[in-house]
Amino acid sequence: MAKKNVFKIITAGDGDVGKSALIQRYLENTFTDKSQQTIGVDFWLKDHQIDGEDCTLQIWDFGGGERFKFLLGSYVVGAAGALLLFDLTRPETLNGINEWIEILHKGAPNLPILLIGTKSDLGDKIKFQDETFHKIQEAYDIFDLCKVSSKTGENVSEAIEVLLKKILKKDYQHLLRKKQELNYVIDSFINSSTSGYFVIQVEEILNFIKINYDIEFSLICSSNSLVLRGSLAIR
Ligand SMILES: Nc1nc2c(ncn2[C@@H]2O[C@H](COP(=O)(O)OP(=O)(O)OP(=O)(O)O)[C@@H](O)[C@H]2O)c(=O)[nH]1
Ligand SMILES: [Mg+2]
Repeated sequence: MAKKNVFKIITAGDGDVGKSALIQRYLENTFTDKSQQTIGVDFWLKDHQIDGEDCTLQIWDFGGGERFKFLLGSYVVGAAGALLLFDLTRPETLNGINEWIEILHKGAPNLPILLIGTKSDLGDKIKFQDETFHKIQEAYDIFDLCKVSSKTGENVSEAIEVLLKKILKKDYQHLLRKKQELNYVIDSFINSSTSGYFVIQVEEILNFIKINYDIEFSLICSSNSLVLRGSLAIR
């Protein structure tokens, strides 16, 4: 049976930005207007299939209150990815992102962080310009931005999938399995091919890797009169 990917995902961001609403929409497809502050941290499990991979998400939804920040620092250890939320209608909720990122990366260096702008349903009240995101990306290690509405559901599951795809690309075990698969594919066609056919197939495989994997690679080939062999190396 294929090994399951278990990923710890955590939420971060100021109070009231909509962290719990996002998780509730994702888990139950429901929304409530009532504000209920998260005290400490809530924990959820959810199976999610993506790109043919079975994943189990351990979702840790943190309270954004100042007094809970100390919790995040220790709980982030072992996390695979983070959702860092701010409120599109309250630009001041971006002011503290450096502090959130510092806490996250201290406990989990290289953690992929997806920035999420919430409450995109609030039309005229939105005070966020896309140029702001480019400045944020220049200053901080954040790989992408998604704008969501937990009220309407717009982009909610898409945002989770953006993070999951990033995690899968980074996940070393996953890469290793894919590398073995690819080596097997290469070996099997090399053993049954003429050299001309081999060149065409290699192009296809390299393109496939470029599109699907976040890795640098090189193809090492050698030949004798009868057999060509190749292998992929992660640099
Ligand atoms: N209009 C609108 N309101 C939202 C949306 N998401 C959340 N809210 C509202 O914003 C308020 C705060 O949402 P929460 O999800 O509790 O915020 P939180 O970030 O979990 O807050 P803490 O647990 O205190 O850190 C609630 O009243 C929600 O109904 C949204 O997409 N659109
Ligand atoms: Mg909450």
